[in-house]
Amino acid sequence: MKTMEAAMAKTPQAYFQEVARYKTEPLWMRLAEVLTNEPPVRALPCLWRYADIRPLLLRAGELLTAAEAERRVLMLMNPGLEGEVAATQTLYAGLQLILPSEIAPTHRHSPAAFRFIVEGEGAYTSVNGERLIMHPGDLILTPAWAWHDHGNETDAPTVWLDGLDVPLVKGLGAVFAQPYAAGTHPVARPDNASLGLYGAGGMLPLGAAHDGPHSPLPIYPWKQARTALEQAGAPTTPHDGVIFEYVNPLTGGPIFPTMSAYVQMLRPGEQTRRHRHMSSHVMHVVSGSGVSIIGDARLEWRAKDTFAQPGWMWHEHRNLSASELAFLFSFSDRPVLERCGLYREEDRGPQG
Ligand code: 1HN
Repeated sequence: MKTMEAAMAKTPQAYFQEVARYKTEPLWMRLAEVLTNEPPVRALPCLWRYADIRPLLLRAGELLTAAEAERRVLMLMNPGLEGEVAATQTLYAGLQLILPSEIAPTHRHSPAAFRFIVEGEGAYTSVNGERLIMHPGDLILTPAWAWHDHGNETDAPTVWLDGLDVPLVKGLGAVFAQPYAAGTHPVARPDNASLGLYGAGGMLPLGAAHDGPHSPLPIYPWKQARTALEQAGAPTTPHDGVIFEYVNPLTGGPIFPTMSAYVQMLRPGEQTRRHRHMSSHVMHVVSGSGVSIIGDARLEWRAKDTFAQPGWMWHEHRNLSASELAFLFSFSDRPVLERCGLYREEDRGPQG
């Protein structure tokens, strides 16, 4: 009997080979690999400069149309993740271009997405037939499985940062996608209609209810974000300067079950206290300039640059200007880690 042979294997190698025939392996050979003292961080801290990427994106605009590409995007690829479509282990980021009179066709998918507008005024993303009008610094959500397309009826190129939970959803084996059969989803509501309903600032329609775990507010205008930050004035945490989370107005929770988004302000010369946490973040510079020390890397950033801050890496941020405020947008996988009881945070202490 074969199992008898396995039990009788004479040498460790013979035993290993024997158990492998039954699609098993000894855990004791690999326990240290499975149970690391701390998470091995594969993603690298890295910076994508807008000055480098913008001309490449515009060249893509000469090579193919938005309709041909479906989405004309340069993906921000983390060099530590070996060709995976990922900016951090769980988050996707990319820069998308849409030229005047183009439409990127309607589709939907199970990964959740948002757009943070980098340049261009007046283009739109349509979500289930509601056009959300873009201005630089606006955050626009396209929740999981919502029909969406992008259009540009202005005369200037429009660029935004896409953030998606693709690596996470792919890891769960839960990616579904579908094109809209009839080309472009018809307009179903007045432009920005949901902003009036859910973005009134501390007020909601009486009895407001909403389907699904995502925020019912699909657009968070930059004007409101900037006002909130400037009115707060003093740092809200020593680790992040003045920081606000974009929340679901019905729950006060994150915008998506898988991703949260933030906007923060560093005053001239401000230096944050070093810390680390399980969540990974993609950071995007709205305006200003500064430096972030992440692990061993020193990333010097300016307006419209994007950088990856892997989970569980010590990091601190500094506004290098003596006169200008620095504004950073960011998104993370924190809601997943928190809900699974996996979120941890450590403070490096006053020495920072
Ligand atoms: C997607 O659907 C969009 O709708 C952008 O604009 C980026 C990256 C990966 C998968 C789907 C979009 C995407 C994406």
